[in-house]
Amino acid sequence: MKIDDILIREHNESFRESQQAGFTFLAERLQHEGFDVDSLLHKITSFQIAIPSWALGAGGTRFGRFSMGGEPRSLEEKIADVGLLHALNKSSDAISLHIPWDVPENTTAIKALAEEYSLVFDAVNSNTFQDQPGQGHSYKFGSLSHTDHAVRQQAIDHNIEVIKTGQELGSGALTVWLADGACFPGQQHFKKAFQRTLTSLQAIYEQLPEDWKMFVEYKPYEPNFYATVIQDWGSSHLMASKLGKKALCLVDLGHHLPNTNIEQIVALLMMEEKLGGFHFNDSKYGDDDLTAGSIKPYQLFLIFNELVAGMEDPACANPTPAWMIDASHNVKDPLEDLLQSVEAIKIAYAQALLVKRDALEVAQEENDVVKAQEILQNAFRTDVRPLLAEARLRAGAAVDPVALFRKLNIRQHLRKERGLKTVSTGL
Ligand SMILES: [Mn+2]
Repeated sequence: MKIDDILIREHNESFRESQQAGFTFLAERLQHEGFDVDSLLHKITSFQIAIPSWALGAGGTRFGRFSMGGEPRSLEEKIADVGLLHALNKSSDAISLHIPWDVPENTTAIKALAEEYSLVFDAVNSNTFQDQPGQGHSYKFGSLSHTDHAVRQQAIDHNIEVIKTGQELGSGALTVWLADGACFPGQQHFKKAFQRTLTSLQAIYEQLPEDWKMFVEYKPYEPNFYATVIQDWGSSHLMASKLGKKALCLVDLGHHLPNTNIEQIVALLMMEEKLGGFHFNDSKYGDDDLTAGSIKPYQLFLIFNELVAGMEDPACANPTPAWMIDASHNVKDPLEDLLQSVEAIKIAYAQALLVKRDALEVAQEENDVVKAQEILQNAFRTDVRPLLAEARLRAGAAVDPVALFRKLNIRQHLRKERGLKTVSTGL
């Protein structure tokens, strides 16, 4: 289904007075503080976050899955769902495909369909963490790091296929996340596993088009529980550095051990011009894949504080990472959840734009700890929501996307169209 622009305009009209009052109040305050409000609105509008094709259905855990109904049954329907999100918030203009969960049968037709919804294709993701039907060799004991050359070659070939599909779709990056590792001490020779992975990635890297990037994602544990080959930003950075300029690190917020200082990792990766991609989600304990900003909004803000600092640094050659959500939805409607995530990400971004960076640096140089905290928290405690709503209003999106999603009974329509017992490929 598609949302008629008239419905969005009607919805926005009902918010006109309250939105205008809230925005005017905030804009005056920001102008008084020396901010260029039009420039802020422009940056907020331009900030687009890709939606993963695997997060549009109800997720699940190893204990079970509870169907939402009306979930997309095909790639075409997944594109339609991302199109719905983008119509509502004008902030999600790209879809990230996971292969082989979402292999386009006819790339020309799929590309044309995406264009109808004003969508482009973000990074393509390979999958060597599970066996597919009819596959020659098993990934039970690894893929790119496997001890058997034939298994490694199969995984290399798969990644090259993914690049080819991505090229046809107009994507410009390959994301590699490896489940490879060990569940028990002694199971794997650390150095050999790393070297084999590097050699495999080099074979893939050689096939990477000149203008493409390769994102090397890291994760400390799961599904392997003792060691993973690319476990942290150090091993990801090592791998990316050895591969070459087109290889960059990918930070997934859920892929850190509890209390890791992710903002510091981000700052250093940007300093080294090696931050390529970003996967947003939130977590309490592990890789919980919850809605971005739902558990630790201050951490998200602090991360954006470093991201904005890096993006505004004229010396940085890779200033803007590829933004993507990587989440799973067990109890919420996936589409509502994604709208909430995009909103939370953009709130943190907008707050980070309000950090008085010059003053912060002076405070840091002078070791004025109190002042530094004041500067950060003044920005974090600014309610920027009227600014985001204004940016949406001007872009032709809904002032309150979740409210409009509900008012239009979108999920009910999708259930009617697609059925109650639907299963989407994905997490
Ligand atoms: Mn991820």
